[in-house]
Amino acid sequence: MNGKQAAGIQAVQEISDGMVVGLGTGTTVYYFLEALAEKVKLGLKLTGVATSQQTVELARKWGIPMKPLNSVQSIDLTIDGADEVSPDLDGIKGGGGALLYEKLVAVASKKRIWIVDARKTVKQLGAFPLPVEVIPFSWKQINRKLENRGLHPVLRTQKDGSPFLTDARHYILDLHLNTIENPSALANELDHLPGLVEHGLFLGMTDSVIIGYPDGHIERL
Ligand code: ABF
Repeated sequence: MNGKQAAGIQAVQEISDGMVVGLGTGTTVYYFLEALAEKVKLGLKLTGVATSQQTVELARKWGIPMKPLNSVQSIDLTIDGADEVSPDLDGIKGGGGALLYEKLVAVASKKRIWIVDARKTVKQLGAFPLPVEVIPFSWKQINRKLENRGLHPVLRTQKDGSPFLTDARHYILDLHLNTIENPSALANELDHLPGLVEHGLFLGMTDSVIIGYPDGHIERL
C-alpha cells in the first residue's frame, strides 16, 4: 500500500447513504473511487458529481452513479486531491489540469475533504508550480503580463509539444514561483486578470485533510 491508497480508502468512511458526493480528480482520488465502488456494489446509495472527464470515465467503469453539476441542488461532500497543502489548510491544485471544474464543484459543496500523501504537506505554498487556466484567444497577452509581473509562466504542453487542453478547452500556464509569500494577495490579483479564468490557489476551501502513509497510518488535519 502507498500513502495515496491509504488516504483514498480512509475517505470512503466519510460517505453515507444517499449523499451527493463531489468526485475529485487525480491519482489519490483513483484509490478513493476504487474503494467507493466496492461500497456501491454492496448497496451504498449515492450520486457522484465528477470534476473531470477522467473521473467520469473511472466512475462509469466502476459503476458509481453520477449526475452533472447542473442537475443537483448542492453537494453534501467533495473528496479531492491536492498538489500542496499548507498548515492553515490552503492548497495548490491543478497539477492534473482539472482546477476549474474542481473549484466549481468545491464551491457548490457543503463540506470538502482533501486526500493526500505526506509529500503534499508543505510549510509554505509555491514549490509546486501554480497552474492558471487561460482562454487560448489571448494566452500570449496574459503570458506577457505574468512575465512582466515576475511570475515566471510556462505554457503547459502535451508530449507532442502542442498546448495541453483542459476539459473546458482552455490552456494552462504554470507559474514557477518557488514560494508564495502572500497567497491571498496573489489570488486576488489573478482573479482580476481578464482572460485568466481560474487559478490553482484553493484558499480556505477545505474543511479537513486526510494524510495517508505507506504503512497505512492516517493523520487528519
Ligand atoms: C487534483 O489532485 C488536482 O488538482 C491535483 O493536481 C491532483 C493531485 O493529486 P494526486 O497526486 O492525487 O494526483 O485535485
